[in-house]
Amino acid sequence: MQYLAVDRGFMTTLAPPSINVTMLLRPWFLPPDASAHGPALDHHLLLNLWIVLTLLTLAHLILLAGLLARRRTEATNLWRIEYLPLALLAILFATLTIKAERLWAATRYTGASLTALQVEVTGVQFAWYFRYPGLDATFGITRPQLVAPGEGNPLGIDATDPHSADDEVTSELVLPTNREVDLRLNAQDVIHGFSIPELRLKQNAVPGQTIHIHFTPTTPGTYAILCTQLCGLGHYRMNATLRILPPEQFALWLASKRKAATP
Ligand SMILES: [Cu+2]
Repeated sequence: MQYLAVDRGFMTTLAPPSINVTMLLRPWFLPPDASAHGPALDHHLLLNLWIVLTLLTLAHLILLAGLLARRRTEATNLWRIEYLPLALLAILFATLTIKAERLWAATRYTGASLTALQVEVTGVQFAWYFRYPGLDATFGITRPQLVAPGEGNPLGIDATDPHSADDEVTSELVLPTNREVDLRLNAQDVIHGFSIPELRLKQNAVPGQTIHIHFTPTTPGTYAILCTQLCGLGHYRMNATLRILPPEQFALWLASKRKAATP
């Protein structure tokens, strides 16, 4: 069965949605981790949920005890029954917040190592483009006035810049395992949301900004790249594929791309 969708006059054929049986049976479970920083985030998320569940239960038990006791006595020791629990709660939530912010910042503010693989990601209505800098490890200059998807230059790469000669533009993201990746996110038109649930990555791509995010893929496989911002009428079909390969296979893939690009 095929699904037809009408979008600004274009007829697009979509593959039927695949059903993930594991997610149906255990909808509260997170998808498997495929990045080095993922387990720490998952652990913190579950810790938050367990703490909130415990506090919710405790609050209801106290409420129930209060209703059953029905004692009309003057509250004499406000410090012990009100201020101290309040202070403890404030310390608990501040600690959780600081820990969460550190985990968030670790993939953004610390900067990637110098040996990280450089990949540029560009969001455009309604596709993702990926660019590898080639052997010179430097991206060629792009110019908005040169953007011409119909002519095979969706990013507007300036051919007169010597650095752009070996740049590789692809529509799928291919990464090696166990090597740090430094992604630089751009957007051409509106804000797009770059998201890969299995890598525990979610970051907006904002026009006029280059946002870096770095991580290390760990598990080979094929994963969906989604756009998590409602970016226009074709938002539903703005997705791409991430393939994580063992290093040798990644090197072969990159070499094949280079060979294909060499005139
Ligand atoms: Cu989008």
